[in-house]
Amino acid sequence: MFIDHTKIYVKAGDGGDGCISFRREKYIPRGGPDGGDGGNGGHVILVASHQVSTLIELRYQQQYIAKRGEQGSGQLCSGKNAPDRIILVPIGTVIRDAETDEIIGDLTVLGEQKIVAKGGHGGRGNNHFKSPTRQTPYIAEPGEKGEERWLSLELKLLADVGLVGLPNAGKSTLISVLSNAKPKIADYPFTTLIPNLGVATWGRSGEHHFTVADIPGLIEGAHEGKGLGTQFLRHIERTTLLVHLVDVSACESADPVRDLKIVRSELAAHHAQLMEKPFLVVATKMDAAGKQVLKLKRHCKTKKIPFFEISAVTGLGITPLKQEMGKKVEEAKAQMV
Ligand SMILES: Nc1nc2c(ncn2[C@@H]2O[C@H](COP(=O)(O)OP(=O)(O)OP(=O)(O)O)[C@@H](O)[C@H]2O)c(=O)[nH]1
Ligand SMILES: [Mg+2]
Repeated sequence: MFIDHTKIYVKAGDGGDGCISFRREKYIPRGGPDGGDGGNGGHVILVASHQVSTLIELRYQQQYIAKRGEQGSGQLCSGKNAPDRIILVPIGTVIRDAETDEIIGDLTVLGEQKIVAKGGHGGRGNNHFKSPTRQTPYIAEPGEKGEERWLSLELKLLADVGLVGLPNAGKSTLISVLSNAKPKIADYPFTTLIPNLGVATWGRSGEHHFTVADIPGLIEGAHEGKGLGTQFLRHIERTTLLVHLVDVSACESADPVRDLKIVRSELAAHHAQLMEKPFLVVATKMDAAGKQVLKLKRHCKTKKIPFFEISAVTGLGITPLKQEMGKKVEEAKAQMV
């Protein structure tokens, strides 16, 4: 099962209590207060790591509780601070407060971390409460409570290129020839039920690479929940390039321009920002193409949309398409630096 969101409960450690104690030594009567401070409670920290690639493990263990700080003791001994509780999450995890839905963090880089529950401070021992008028303070602070809350975690795939199109457009076939991904491919709609992610290499000796995501097909009304809905579009919200696959085989679609428009308007209905991303149009199944491919070609020419023709069966157009994807991704990344 592909787990891309889950809820967990986190509780940071409470601070240790401050100590009430008085110095008692031979020949030193009324030695004064010497109660040490309590140690700090441990934080709960989420860290982006390569060691985990899904949120599945967090489903099995839902509660993460950090230890409390040690209590202070006599002779001004402070209690030990408790260790932090580290939770490893995949890169691309978005952290929200489950109650308010507020985004607390977005871990997109290896090693990035976020304190999601702060440990309580240790209480001060009675040594801090002495004064000229109060030489035997019988007071010390209790440790502060550690924060606790429910978090909802969501994993967004961090792909450079997102493949979109109607069901059966040939998205999974394309990712399988472009990259190392081995998705299920079949001649019925909604073969792909969960996103596939692959790494494509290009350049003379394969020195460049980019990541590609193949998501389940979209149909008209997907934003209202038709088909598999638009739930998977969040995985391509961060891509730098969208690639629209349009089936132009004679037996399939009669109007590829309409097919393209359906998918574009579903993207727009999901998130207007998706419309601002650079995109290309790819006519698929050229080995079996009908005349309608010309209509699509003309449409793209008039709208100045980059247009490619491919066949995963004969290999036509695959290399130029891959290079164009790679170049566009590198250009976009260069601009980000
Ligand atoms: N003739 C021909 N058939 C193709 C080509 N590419 C894909 N197909 C066929 O088209 C059908 C659908 O391909 P998929 O790659 O599963 O399509 P998809 O877009 O991933 O479909 P969903 O996951 O259902 O949305 C399969 O039967 C493929 O074998 C091609 O270049 N030429
Ligand atoms: Mg598929």
